[in-house]
Amino acid sequence: MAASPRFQDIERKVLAGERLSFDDGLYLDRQCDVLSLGRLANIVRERKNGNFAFYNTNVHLNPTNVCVYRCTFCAFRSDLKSPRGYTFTDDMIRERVLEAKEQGATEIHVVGGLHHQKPFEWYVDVVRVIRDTWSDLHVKAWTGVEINWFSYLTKKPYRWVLERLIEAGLGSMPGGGAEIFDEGVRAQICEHKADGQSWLDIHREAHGLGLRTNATMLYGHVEEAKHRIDHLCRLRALQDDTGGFQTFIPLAFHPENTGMAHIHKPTGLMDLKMIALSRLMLDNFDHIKAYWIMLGEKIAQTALSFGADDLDGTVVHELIYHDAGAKTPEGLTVSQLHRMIREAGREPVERDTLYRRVIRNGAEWKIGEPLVPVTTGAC
Ligand code: V47
Ligand code: SF4
Repeated sequence: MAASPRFQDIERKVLAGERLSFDDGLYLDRQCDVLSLGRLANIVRERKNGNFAFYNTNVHLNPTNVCVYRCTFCAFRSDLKSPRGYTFTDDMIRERVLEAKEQGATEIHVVGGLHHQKPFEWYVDVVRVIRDTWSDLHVKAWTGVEINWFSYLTKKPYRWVLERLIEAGLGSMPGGGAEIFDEGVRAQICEHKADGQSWLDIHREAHGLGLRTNATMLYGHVEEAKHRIDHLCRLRALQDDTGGFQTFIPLAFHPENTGMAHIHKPTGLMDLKMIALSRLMLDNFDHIKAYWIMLGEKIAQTALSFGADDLDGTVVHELIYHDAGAKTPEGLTVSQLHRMIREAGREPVERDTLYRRVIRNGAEWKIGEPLVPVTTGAC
């Protein structure tokens, strides 16, 4: 079937490295078939990252699941007095860090609930305990939602909060908490937590302090195409200003055990579409991550030809998706990741959190040069 004039115009823009508009995004999301979308996204992916597919060696730490908020999509949170609730002690954190060291991890990814009774100092101490246990481990911690909560607790500006965390050893921030920026959607899925503008303001502040951060979008619940494209355009505008985002991660809603359990999980086709759409709209992001824990290994592997260039990592101890029904393993070995990537026809490259090559010699590792063939800029 001949491509529509609309698609041909978008294709021309992509080939010429021109920016796609909000309306282009809406057209692609609503009307474009997944294979055409994937083919275009793959052009941009290879232009930016060649044949490389990145992964890292990381562990997760969710120091508490007790949370003051009640996001309807969340199966991870617990009430303060629930038998499900847990909170890590310093010794438990040290044990997790030593386990990370033994596994040769370069990164610890830390996010959790907003505990009713823990002061800001407790969250600072989580970072400090990690740093004091093993200072080589990169601490990627606390989402924009958590920074907003700390600012509420301390009555201090975001900048002050971020500076205290950087002093304690914070290396970068993960992209969680963004969900969907649209106010109407947010009112339905996470009514009380930081709004979309606050999330963006916090990331702007973090970039201003030299922190690199990630960004996410939670799709496949009550949002519509216009909300997804609006979300991507708002991220793209901030990235134009700061250049501080490293990676974008589209997150598929997992309904099990949540307040929206009646909604079907997004299909594999929707997952691939979101990867491709993100790659095409976020022309100023270097990387698009296919988070295998959430997508499953098969879709994640396929996503490497639909715009994604990163699979996240070995990810030991993941809870957020497993509480919400993810059937993926809790971790993959490096050789399993290599196999997935090679089978997809890509070249595996171990990166650290800041996308520098990790060079290993047995249990020892050192950090090499950044590995982005084309740096941030229009595609
Ligand atoms: O903000 C929570 C999402 C996020 C569910 O920056 C859910 O490298 C689907 O942000 N179904 C936290 N999604 C995880 C996150 C993340 C993951 C991997 C890598 C990075 C990174 C960041 O998980 C939350 C929320 O959007 N989430 N519950 C659920 N039931
Ligand atoms: Fe709390 Fe985060 Fe779950 Fe929302 S998504 S309820 S903020 S743990």
